[in-house]
Amino acid sequence: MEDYKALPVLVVDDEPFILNVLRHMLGQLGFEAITTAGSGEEALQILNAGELPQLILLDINMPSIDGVEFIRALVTLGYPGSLVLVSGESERALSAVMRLADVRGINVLGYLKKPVAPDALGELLATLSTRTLPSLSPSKASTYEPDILQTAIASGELVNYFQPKVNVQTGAFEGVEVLVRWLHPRDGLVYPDDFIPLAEDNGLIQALTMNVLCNTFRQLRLWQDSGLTVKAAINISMDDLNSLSFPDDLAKMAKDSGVSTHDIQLEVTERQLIPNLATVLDTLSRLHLKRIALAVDDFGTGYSSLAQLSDLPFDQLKIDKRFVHGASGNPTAQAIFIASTDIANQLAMETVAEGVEDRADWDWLQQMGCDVAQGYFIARPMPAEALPEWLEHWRQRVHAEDLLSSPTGPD
Ligand code: G
Ligand code: G
Ligand code: MN
Repeated sequence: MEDYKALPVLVVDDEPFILNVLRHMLGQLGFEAITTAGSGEEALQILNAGELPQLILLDINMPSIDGVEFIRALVTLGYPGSLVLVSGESERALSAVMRLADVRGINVLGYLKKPVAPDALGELLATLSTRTLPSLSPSKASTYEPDILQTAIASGELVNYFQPKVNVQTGAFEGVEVLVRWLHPRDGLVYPDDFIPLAEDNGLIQALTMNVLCNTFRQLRLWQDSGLTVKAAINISMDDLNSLSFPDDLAKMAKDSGVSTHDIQLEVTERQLIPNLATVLDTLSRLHLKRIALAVDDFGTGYSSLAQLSDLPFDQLKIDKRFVHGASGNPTAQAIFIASTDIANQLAMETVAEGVEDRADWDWLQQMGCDVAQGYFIARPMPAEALPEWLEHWRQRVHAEDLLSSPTGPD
């Protein structure tokens, strides 16, 4: 879809030369509605005049109103479009401002370091085509009512997708993460970000989790009967752990399906752990006693300390994709990744790197001695039927692409 090139763009930079360069590059990329502003004040005047662009390229270091102040103003204006940060500042300074915009609810496409390379700009802006643009196509999320979701859960409209995980050192297939999708009769495949929060806010998440679990067990049994033993990791929410009967319900479901609880793992996102420590300790301890494996998900995005982590009976640490994809060329991400694997090793937890998107990520993980990898480089989430064929293909690929010869290894 090239429609995004019709979006109005505003470029803000105090250097006239940069404004011209960026205008030219945008023109080359096919953008037509380009406005420029030589200062934050001028940009705010344009915005206040009611002409809200869909995309802003912003220099974060300007003399009067700097990028941080400008972002604050964008939040006040309820700016619905996307933002690209442009600067000669260090990568850390840029990522701090990027995070700031992100937590303030502004959609940040990414950042560009000066001098801006045309390819980098083109690549970043191409991601616009795959995003939901607020004013062009209103987010589907807001259109779902809780009772529609409730009916959808009850009538079996939720389907499980499965994303494989593999051992980084041996290439062996380790299991799958279960990622639920809503097969909506009108909208097609709807992703969890558009309905999990809705379920969590409306008391539907326990029913949803049970549904996902039930479908998972059924599928594991089918694979098992066809000679394929698969371990599955299911994402659970805090409310699931609030139910003290959850461990027993889960164990019973496994037994009824003829699946071992050893083949099940639960993932809890780090952000939800610490604010709910008491409940978490209760239910997680019981799950652990039932030998159900537990993983901390999205590690690095919450604020758990080493001491807190050591109190919780986790078997696995899943390091968030922010510290994996591109880490080989990003010293900050590397530092966090290494610190995370150190914690995991000290606590005898296995490490899983999420968001392994390309060969560079994969090669780097091999050198880092990470245990397990998951990500688009290995496979995208897929329907159950596709798994056996993927497995076959993966085994061939490991050899064909020489995936196990670590670049700095002895051989
Ligand atoms: O691919 P993806 O868009 O599938 O998943 C987006 C988010 O939704 C992830 O954070 C993932 O943990 C979450 N998610 C996916 N499936 C489930 C589920 O069955 N239950 C819960 N609670 N979260 C899920
Ligand atoms: O929050 P959790 O880690 O459970 O969610 C996994 C999410 O990451 C899902 O939305 C899944 O589709 C997505 N995902 C899986 N592999 C990759 C990848 O290589 N890159 C990116 N950007 N996302 C991925
Ligand atoms: Mn997960």
